[in-house]
Amino acid sequence: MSNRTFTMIKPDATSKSYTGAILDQIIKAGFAVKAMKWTKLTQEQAGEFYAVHKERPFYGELVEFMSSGPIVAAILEKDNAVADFRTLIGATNPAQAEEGTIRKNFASSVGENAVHGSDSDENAAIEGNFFFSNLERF
Ligand code: 3AN
Repeated sequence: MSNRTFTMIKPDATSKSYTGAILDQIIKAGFAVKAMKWTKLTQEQAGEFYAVHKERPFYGELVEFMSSGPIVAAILEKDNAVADFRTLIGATNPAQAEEGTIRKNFASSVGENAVHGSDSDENAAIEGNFFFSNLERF
């Protein structure tokens, strides 16, 4: 069990000015920010980040959406970070997300679901390394 996970606040949430409220919920849930940046992915970068989903029918739509506007990328630290963060964000489809979860509070659809959270320790490390050098982590 690692104590770090990786998140992105997605373009739907940044465009609706939910960034501050989402970060507030994350920090109040006990996650410490170890790295953070406001950036925008090119289509090529979004395609590379989501390469594991290449064969899924929604891949093209996902790449298009994730490169459509700014995002906030962050590495977060807490005991049991990956699992606890997945609980905090709720189900992929906000209609099925528990009350009080970030996706229930801020997401509009399964495709535009406000936040990303790593699904394993291994992917948390890969995804954090995609965005951050060692000089950008504190
Ligand atoms: P999660 O983000 O909850 O780990 P995954 O890994 O199944 O969910 O999917 C990765 C991303 O792909 C989701 N966050 C969502 O943006 C998008 N996605 C998943 N399922 C669909 C779908 N049925 N239609 C459109 N986009 C989807």
